[in-house]
Amino acid sequence: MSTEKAIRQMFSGNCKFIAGVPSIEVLPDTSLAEVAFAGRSNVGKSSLLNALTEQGNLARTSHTPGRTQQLNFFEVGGGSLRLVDLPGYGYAKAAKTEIKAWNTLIKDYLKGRPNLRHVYVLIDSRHGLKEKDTDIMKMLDDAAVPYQVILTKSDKVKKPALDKCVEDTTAALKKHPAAFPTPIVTSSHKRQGVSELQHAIYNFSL
Ligand SMILES: Nc1nc2c(ncn2[C@@H]2O[C@H](COP(=O)(O)OP(=O)(O)OP(=O)(O)O)[C@@H](O)[C@H]2O)c(=O)[nH]1
Ligand SMILES: [Mg+2]
Repeated sequence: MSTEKAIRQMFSGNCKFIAGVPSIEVLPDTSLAEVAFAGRSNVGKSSLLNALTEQGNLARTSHTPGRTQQLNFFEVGGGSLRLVDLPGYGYAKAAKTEIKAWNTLIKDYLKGRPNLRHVYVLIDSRHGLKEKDTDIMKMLDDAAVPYQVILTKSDKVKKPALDKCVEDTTAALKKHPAAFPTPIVTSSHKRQGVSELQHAIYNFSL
């Protein structure tokens, strides 16, 4: 089978929700490799997951920051890989105690998951890296979990500002040993960068 066909089979309408996990004690077994999507609230994690899997509102999205409130596990390619939609860190329209609980859950998952192959750290192209992003990236460096930055919502910024954001992010990534050296630019709405990302994720299933 050609790689293109295998990628199509892996993603197109071939993704199912397997579990929503509110606490670290009830994670699914570790038999399958996982790729997780982390980032501040409202950055577009769930939207990107929907664009990748071409399945409408499979991962629920919202205008209100704080939509995803647990670790949501999806299986793609008929059981060859899991994608994990994480709650947002940083600001969210939720109670302080709730935000604290999500942050602990996210960190515990990212640091201690033996089958976690790769993390995508999503950053809004309009805002660039914030302190909370750098904190998560440092934690991933310390835990030696490989990750790559994805710049989201590229349709919202003009080209010169986008180029500057790519340049600044690339410069900042030099300080992060576990990070891939360059970011991927995406727009879920315009499907920019989506097939490139599908290709990269497919490689994690091999
Ligand atoms: N213009 C534009 N808007 C986007 C894009 N991706 C997401 N959005 C919008 O951004 C908002 C938040 O998207 P979500 O996918 O729910 O964000 P999230 O990171 O999952 O948010 P939490 O679950 O709250 O952490 C929604 O209103 C989306 O429609 C994009 O590529 N372009
Ligand atoms: Mg979400």
